[in-house]
Amino acid sequence: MSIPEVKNRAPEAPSSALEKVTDKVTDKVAPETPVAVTSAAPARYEPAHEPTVDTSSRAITAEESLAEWWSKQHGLRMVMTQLVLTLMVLLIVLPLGSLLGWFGARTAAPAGGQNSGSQMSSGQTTSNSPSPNAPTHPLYDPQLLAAPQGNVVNVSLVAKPARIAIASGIAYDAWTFNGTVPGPVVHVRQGQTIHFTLTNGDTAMSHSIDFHAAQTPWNVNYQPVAPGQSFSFDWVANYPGAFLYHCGVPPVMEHMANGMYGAIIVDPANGWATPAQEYVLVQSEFYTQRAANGDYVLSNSKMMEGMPDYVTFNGYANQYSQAPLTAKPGERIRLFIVNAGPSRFSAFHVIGALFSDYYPDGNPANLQQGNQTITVPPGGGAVVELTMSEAGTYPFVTHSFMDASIGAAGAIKVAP
Ligand SMILES: [Cu+2]
Repeated sequence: MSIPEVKNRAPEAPSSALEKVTDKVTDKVAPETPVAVTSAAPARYEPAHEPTVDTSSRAITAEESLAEWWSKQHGLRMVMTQLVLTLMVLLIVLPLGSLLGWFGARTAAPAGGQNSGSQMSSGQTTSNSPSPNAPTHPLYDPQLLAAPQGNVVNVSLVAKPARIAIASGIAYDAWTFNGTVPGPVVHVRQGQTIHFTLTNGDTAMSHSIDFHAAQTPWNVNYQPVAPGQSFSFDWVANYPGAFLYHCGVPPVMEHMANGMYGAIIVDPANGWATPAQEYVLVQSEFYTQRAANGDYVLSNSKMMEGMPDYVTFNGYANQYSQAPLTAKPGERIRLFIVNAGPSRFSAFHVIGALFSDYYPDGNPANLQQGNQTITVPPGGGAVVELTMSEAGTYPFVTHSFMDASIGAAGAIKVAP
């Protein structure tokens, strides 16, 4: 690929550059234009008062040991906590489970799993009404392709707006890398030099890049690139892992919530020890409001309140419930998980399986074994390996069920 015009820029003074990031996000957020939001906002959850025990008004008598006293206090707390938990299960988990049919996984696609992802499972609970002429959603291919050979790898990304679908019938006016959300998976190998070029194909605003896999000065290489301009720099992939890349132009959260992120996978220098089916999953949130033309755009208020309408794997609600990942019985599966957020943690879990191997941030040096649910923070990543000996369907979710119920669910179909 030919490298577009490259404008090397002088480094900015750290103080002025820092001000850009420390500006209050809310000051940067443009007021939302009045829109016809047809969906009622979900009712806010009012937490029950935590059971409290007045410990100040009561002295411990000589006859009562500290252990006994604590045991009584603790017992009361336990009873109250169990009552609250039971209520939560009855009010939230059970209705959700039946309502979602286990997040649509039981209505998963037939073998092959290559049917259109535009058919939503019954797992979608948002009340957003459809957009007119919403684009069809081409399945985001989760399969990790081979990393290029050689000591130097050319990587180019183009920042540009795109009208995409984020759920069945829901058009979203996204800001993207290369026209998709997430952007393309960048796959390299530890030790390679990445010659990177960002081209800003947007006419309206500046964009930038931030590779979490790179060690490079932010005020030199991660600065805004103006519309129509390009910028290149080189960096070396020193650590293997599953990393996030994203746009970092303030307000960063707005650029990320609009779709400017992707995964960069860095293989260990000598590769992974064992062969496996390798898949990439990027979890992220969408905060929506309906625009006048029926498309959806970012709701700054929902974003600031942490109230997503959709949480997705690879940018589309429940797409791998309809088109599951596949593996054979006894075959090792290696999942590269990246959480783009911008704000919610992932509690990644596969129903009916354990992770034989878990590598926080995807570095083989970080091995843990036998994990059930792993935390992937916003801006973080992980690699998990699992093997199912029996054929069947194994749903995967974030065990933050509020997020699973609005799209962060899929399935692995194991078949001979
Ligand atoms: Cu941007």
